[in-house]
Amino acid sequence: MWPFDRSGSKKSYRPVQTDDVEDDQNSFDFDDGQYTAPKSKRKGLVTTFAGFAGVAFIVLFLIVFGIFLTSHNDRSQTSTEGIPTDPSSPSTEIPSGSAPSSDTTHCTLRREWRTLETSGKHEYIRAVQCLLKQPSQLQPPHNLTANSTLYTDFPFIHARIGYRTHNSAPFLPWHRYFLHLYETALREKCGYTGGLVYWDWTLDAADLTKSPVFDPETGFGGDGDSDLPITLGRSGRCVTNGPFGAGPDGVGVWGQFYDVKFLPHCLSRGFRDDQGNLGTIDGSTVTAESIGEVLDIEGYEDFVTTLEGRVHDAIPFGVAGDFETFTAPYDPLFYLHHTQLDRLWYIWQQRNPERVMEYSGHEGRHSIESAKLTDKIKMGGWAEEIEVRQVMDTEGATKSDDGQALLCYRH
Ligand SMILES: *[C@@H]1O[C@H](CO)[C@@H](O)[C@H](O)[C@H]1NC(C)=O
Ligand SMILES: *[C@@H]1O[C@H](CO)[C@@H](O)[C@H](O)[C@H]1NC(C)=O
Ligand SMILES: [Cu+2]
Repeated sequence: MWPFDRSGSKKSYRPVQTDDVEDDQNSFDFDDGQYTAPKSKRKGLVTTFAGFAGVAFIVLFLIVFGIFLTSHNDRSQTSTEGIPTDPSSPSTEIPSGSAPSSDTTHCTLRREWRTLETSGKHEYIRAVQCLLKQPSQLQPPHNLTANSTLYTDFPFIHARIGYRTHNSAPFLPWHRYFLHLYETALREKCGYTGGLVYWDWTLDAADLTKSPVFDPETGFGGDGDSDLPITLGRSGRCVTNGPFGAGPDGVGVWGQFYDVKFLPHCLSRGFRDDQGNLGTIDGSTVTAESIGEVLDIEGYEDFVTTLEGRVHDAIPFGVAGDFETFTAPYDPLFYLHHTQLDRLWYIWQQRNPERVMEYSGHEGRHSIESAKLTDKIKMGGWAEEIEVRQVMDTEGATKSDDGQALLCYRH
């Protein structure tokens, strides 16, 4: 039911090779798992966003991508850019058995930021800016402020609903679904044709502040403006450069809440290391060595705990400003950060076929219940409620025989 055919030789974490991105970075040894994941009975729930895109990709990508790969086999680094997909195209039945279940090449490719062409970066930025103009989908009584947009719904939901998943088992599946909703919004509301992008911080661990993701032209802008006063949290100042800052080149992301507190503010950052020195970020927990150690952890509960506490927290607390609290998704970098975390979970899962359905720990932040694959992933009524099992496999939508698995993306 859940075939996994990937195999390979790499065991330690290897950062994306930016000049050779099609190298098989997803290849790892399969260890013998000690834990046998419960096989839950999979039953019916359909999601708001998923259907059309999935069906359209399968048909379009199988055709387009198949031809493309045949003739551009050596250039897959750029092969998914610019392949037109029309998320609004009419739904077509997936012919059963039309493709081998292992063929996931049509799944959306998520790429590292610096491997995108400049045009691809600008296209992603355009789509995010477009989300800022889409109407909010929050329903009463959650539509608290007049200036909400689809973009600001995400930090709102993260702070009101998502916070409960931190420090517990659903941290990874909840964010995986949240990212899927964001990716779907970019594609369906803003005509974006690619996948989410990730920031492989290991490439910048020597000095995170120099990362290309902070570039004002081909990135998300830099640190808060040191000429301005600290106005958000411990070190946050308004970002005044880049496409989302309050400067002349930016659209000026404007947050309404800081965590759950109503506090209208500009997009803010305040680079800060562990000692409280401003303008610098400590990268020691996001080196390739550190990530390699985390990927070697056995057992989902220990893995998620360490990934969140040691790896995930480094970036929010280092970038600070909006990023260091539960309204972090006001900062568009949030999505690059979490897409990388999600990718690490995927890499960890791929090391052992049993791990794809491995799930354990506490059911929620304030819960002593044991986590189960049938636990709900809640979005406060803003998006369809699904079950954890539906997002365990990132390519599940192509393999599932009952249509319940949701996702279809690659790295
Ligand atoms: C919230 O939604 C209700 C019902 O659609 C609407 O009447 C109200 O004006 C909305 N409030 C805000 C602040 O947008
Ligand atoms: C909404 O936006 C307007 C114009 O940008 C601003 O003056 C107002 O303070 C904002 N209101 C809230 C509740 O954020
Ligand atoms: Cu979070």
